[in-house]
Amino acid sequence: MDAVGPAARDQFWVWWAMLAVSLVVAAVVFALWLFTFRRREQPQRTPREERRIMLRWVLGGGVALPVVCIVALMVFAAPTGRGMLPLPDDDAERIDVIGHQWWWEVRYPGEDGEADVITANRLVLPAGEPVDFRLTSADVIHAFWIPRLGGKRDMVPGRHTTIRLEADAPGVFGAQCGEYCGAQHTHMLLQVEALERDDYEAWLYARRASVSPREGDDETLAAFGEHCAACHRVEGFPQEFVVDDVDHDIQGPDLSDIGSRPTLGAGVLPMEEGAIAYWLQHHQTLKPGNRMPPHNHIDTETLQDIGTWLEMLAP
Ligand code: HEC
Ligand SMILES: [Cu+2]
Repeated sequence: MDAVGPAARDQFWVWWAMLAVSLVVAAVVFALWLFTFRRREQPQRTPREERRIMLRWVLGGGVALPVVCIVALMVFAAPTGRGMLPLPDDDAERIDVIGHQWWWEVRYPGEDGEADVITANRLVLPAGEPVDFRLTSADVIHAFWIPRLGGKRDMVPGRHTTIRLEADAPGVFGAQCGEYCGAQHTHMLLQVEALERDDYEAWLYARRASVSPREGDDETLAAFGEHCAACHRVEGFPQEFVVDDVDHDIQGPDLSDIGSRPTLGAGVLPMEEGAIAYWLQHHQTLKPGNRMPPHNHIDTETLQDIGTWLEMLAP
């Protein structure tokens, strides 16, 4: 109800219009109903007259009234739907969002259309201009929903859909998967940050620039390469440490900027010092059934070293 973009504002008014119209209709029906109780004498009518009156009610109340209401609502709602359509002649910013059980992958296309900046569970967008979100899913149906900006739109595996949204001004908004997608559906939150165009460019630039191999002691890098790199990408991670003899069909969030992200586990834990090590040890209790296997076979110290190293990964 607290809209901060054109799409959500239009939806807000459609919502109020629908409420107003349905209240008027309900009041009229209720008044007629009371009237039938209060009328004492039944007027004498021929069967012919009875039928004519009945027909009038059926046509008026059953056909004309709904047609008028629906057409009025359509005239009111059509521009709202149109406003969210990605009409081709606009060169709006494009951001790809992919739903996973139970996290969000966010990709920023570079010059050639290939994603060159990838992040997860956090969506940074420019404020004050339309953004086309190209949506799909890696597994089951999810739905992309930023209540204060507008929506929502289904994310269907094997299919791309687009929704155009705009944030009036910089700010931080919540987003949530809007389609039941399994046990941890409620723990599929996304933090949305609208930035001024310059700050947005600066953020993308910083992400693009941090492609150098990562600093870290060899033992920690080797442990990550052995236990984690099969599922998690870290931009510029030294390839000689990657041990990948297992065939994984599970993909985990890109961790290249994990140290700068606001939460862990798609909103389950706030990011703070020591949070990653805590998440690595307790993630199956914090988010039962999530797709990351438990790390019980790795000793606590190693997990803590990996956590400390990951917390340094920030653009
Ligand atoms: C089999 C694949 C797999 C392996 C191996 C794996 N992970 Fe994960 N990881 C995942 C998945 C899937 C998620 C998302 C869980 C969720 O939030 O539902 C995840 C989530 C995370 C997150 C939270 C990311 C975020 O954006 O909130 C961190 C941090 C993480 N893993 C680190 C590690 C580390 C460190 C290792 C190695 C010790 C590891 N993972 C091993 C699949 C894996
Ligand atoms: Cu869901």
